[in-house]
Amino acid sequence: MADDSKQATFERPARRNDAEGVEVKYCRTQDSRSARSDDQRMTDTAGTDRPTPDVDVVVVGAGIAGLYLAYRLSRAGYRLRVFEAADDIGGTWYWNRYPGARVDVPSVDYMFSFDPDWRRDWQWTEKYATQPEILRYLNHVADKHDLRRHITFSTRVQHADWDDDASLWRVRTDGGVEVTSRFVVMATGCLSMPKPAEVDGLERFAGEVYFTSAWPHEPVDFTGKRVAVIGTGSSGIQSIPVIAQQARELVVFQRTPNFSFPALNGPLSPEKLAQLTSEAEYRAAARMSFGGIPMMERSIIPTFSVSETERQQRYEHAWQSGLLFETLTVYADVGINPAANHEFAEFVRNKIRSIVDDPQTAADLCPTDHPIGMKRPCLDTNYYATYNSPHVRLVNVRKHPIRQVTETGIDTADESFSFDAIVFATGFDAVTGAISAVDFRGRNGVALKDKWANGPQTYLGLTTTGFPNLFFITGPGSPSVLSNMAVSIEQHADWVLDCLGHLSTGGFDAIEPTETAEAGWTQHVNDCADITLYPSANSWYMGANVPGKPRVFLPYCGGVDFYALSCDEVVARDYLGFSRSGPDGSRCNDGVVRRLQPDVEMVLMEAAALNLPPMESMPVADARALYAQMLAPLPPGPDVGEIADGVLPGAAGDLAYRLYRPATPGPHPIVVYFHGGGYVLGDAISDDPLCRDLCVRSDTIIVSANYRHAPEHRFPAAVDDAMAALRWVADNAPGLGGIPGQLAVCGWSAGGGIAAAVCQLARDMGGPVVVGQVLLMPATSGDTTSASYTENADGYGLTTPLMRWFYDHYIDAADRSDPRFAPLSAVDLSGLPPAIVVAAEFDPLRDDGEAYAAALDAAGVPTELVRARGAIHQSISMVDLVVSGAPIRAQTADALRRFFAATRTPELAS
Ligand code: N01
Repeated sequence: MADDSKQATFERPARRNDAEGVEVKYCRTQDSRSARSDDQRMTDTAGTDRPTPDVDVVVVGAGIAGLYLAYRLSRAGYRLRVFEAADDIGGTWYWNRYPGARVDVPSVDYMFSFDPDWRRDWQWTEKYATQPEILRYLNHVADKHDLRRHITFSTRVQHADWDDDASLWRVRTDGGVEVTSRFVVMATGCLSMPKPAEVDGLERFAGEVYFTSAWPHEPVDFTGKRVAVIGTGSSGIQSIPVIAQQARELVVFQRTPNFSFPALNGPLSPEKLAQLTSEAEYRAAARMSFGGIPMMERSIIPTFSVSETERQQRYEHAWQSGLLFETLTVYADVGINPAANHEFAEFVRNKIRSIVDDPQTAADLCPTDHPIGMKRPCLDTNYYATYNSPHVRLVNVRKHPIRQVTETGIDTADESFSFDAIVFATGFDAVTGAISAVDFRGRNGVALKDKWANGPQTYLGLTTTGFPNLFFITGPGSPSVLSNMAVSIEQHADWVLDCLGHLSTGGFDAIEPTETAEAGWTQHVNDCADITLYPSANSWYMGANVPGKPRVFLPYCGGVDFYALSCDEVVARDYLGFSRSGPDGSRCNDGVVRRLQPDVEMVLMEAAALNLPPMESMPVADARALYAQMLAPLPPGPDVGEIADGVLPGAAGDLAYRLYRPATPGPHPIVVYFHGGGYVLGDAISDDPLCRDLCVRSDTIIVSANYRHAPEHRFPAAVDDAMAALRWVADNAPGLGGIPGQLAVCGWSAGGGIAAAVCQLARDMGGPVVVGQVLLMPATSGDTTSASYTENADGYGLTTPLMRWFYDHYIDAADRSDPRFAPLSAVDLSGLPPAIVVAAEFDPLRDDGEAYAAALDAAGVPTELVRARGAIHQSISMVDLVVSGAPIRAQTADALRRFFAATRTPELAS
């Protein structure tokens, strides 16, 4: 059994301010204006020539979000109007009345937190409440708090035009009514715009047609009927076993099989209720959890760091848990590492095979075209076992495509089926569908649909540039559908309420995100998705289920906790990235709230939580021991063909080296590699994962050579040894399995500076011939006063004080302009081998790398500079931990292949 204690949450330290250095621009401020009291709401336009709108806030939708907004806004004294297309409250739970519909987040987590009386006047009967029970709960809340009086039912909002002069929205409904409002809040839900039935001939069908997303209010009885269900997402998987209990025949048309876990529904467990003893704490923990459910945190254990036996036990535990989030967080890398994902997916496929009797049906039910968890997985009750009933049949429409609906049933390519009823469980135009259904016209008449034609752009998922005073509840770019919606809805609505209060107090009547902030957030949302396997699945998360919809990952996958921290930070930093305006002026603190790559952010937070003393405060021996200790638990990197340790003659005695040989047939080009560690720390094997990665990606032999370290051996010992190693490898290339003349150098950090220096020495000493240099975050100048040293002095792994400590141990101040230490100081850089230089954005050494790349380029050396956005010094070396470093390593390997190819084939060299 896996040790769950290892997954305990870590205390999160305060975040660094990673928007340091971003332009902070204040327009005309309101300092002289006396602050309004909070109860003087937006309607207060006295003394201005702006018209008073009909209401302060229009809310669209009366589901969970609309009800909560109605509660909060009305209590806060705003004049509001909620428009709801249905004739009653409930949103999702109003429409989706299909048989078997129930929540798959525990009921006690899927409820409002604002009414602590719930236990007195409301009791859930089951762990996962049914649709009727949830709808009863929502009605209970609406009645108890008298919310219906704010809602206009059977009314759909169709248009909304921003009137810039009046600073208000003109909202028009399908009934032709126009209402002016200062703010519009879209509480329309993420899964509320059903997809049309995309099959030909439906109008011909003489039988009954149902959509799970718009189920009739009156009972539907399938007893004795032949029924078709099209679609096997959550709605299909929940309804199929229930429909099967009634129907005479049931045929399920499946396009894509889905991963589903047993819900193990039942009465509320005493353990769950016990967790709620201290309810305020419980709800607060939910808001600061990964998925919006307390106690279910992201795992920090990588799959292959534990034994096969332990892994299988952990998977079994997840399968038996009856909790969706438990299955999504089995190991830290299931959503990131294809091999880890495959193993867990195979465990689930084996479960399916063990439940379903017919091997062909079992094979068809096993998802193989997407990584587990990357399409929305399901919780079910007897879903797979249903296919063991003789009257239930599965049709794999990938093999037997649906041709058309006929008068009597459905024709596939090779069979005609007769049905009395067809049920469409075919899903939604998710996340953006309901927003785009309203014709929003923002500043200058721009249509929101046009702005989002290539995918939604939002700031925090809450707002979008060009559309002032428009808020989205659980909009694109927020955790929304990847979280417990009840928690995300409250967090969003609370943020909006705070924002309205802030505007009122400050005398502003409009708020809008800046382009910089929106672009930064959109980038961050994409960065989060790009380090996962989500983009590889054709899911509705990616918009892939709707023909023509842009393929963009719609929700924010960084977690409810990290997301909420971003929202809070924006507020704490004077609404960073928002421009606010009013009759008397405007204010704007421009900037980007998240600039680090998300995995880097996590690594830094975990490192900070360890609260280690700074290395520069330690004796050298202790610093070395700590460095080794920090490297030990890192993922090992990929397997290579062979690893061989040896000894080579250095400038003043033997030096250890490690050789990494690719699995492909040799001979291979050779790269001599110099490790990082500031001339003081590390050794030939301390960058083992990086060397393995480079070996595999570039298909070259890597010889990682040791060099003497300071303070025992000061400048120029390191570079002398490096030069000796280069010569020895060049002389012994054939014996090492190398191709003579195919020799390059590579180094990271101090090793990058050493690699640059040996290229200069080899040029000046007439050999050996080096065909390329790979300089990864290199130390090239010895100058610790550049902007990158100031901006990134602390908080990004490598610190400025530590670099100074390294240099002081290694070299006297008088020697620091020697090119063997500071290659940037060389008078002449011409004639050096082509280079790739990687400079990380958040690294004291960034300017060293950039300056050296510029100098090489100016000297006519073919040079590629890679500016690693959102990266830190260690982004490249933490293989399989900082996944965002992988593209940089791939670029590096490509450059190496080019260097070698250019020297093999003269035409490429030109
Ligand atoms: O919709 P879906 P859903 N021909 O998009 C198939 C939430 N929810 O209503 O995958 C044939 O998941 C389609 O196939 P493919 C939950 O977040 C929650 O079931 O596109 N098949 C897919 O199999 C969920 O994820 C709860 O290849 C067609 C299915 O129809 C989300 O709502 C309950 C087709 C659609 O699955 C949506 O779930 C219900 C075609 N033309 C829903 N078009 C709970 O809380 C589509 N399909 C438990």
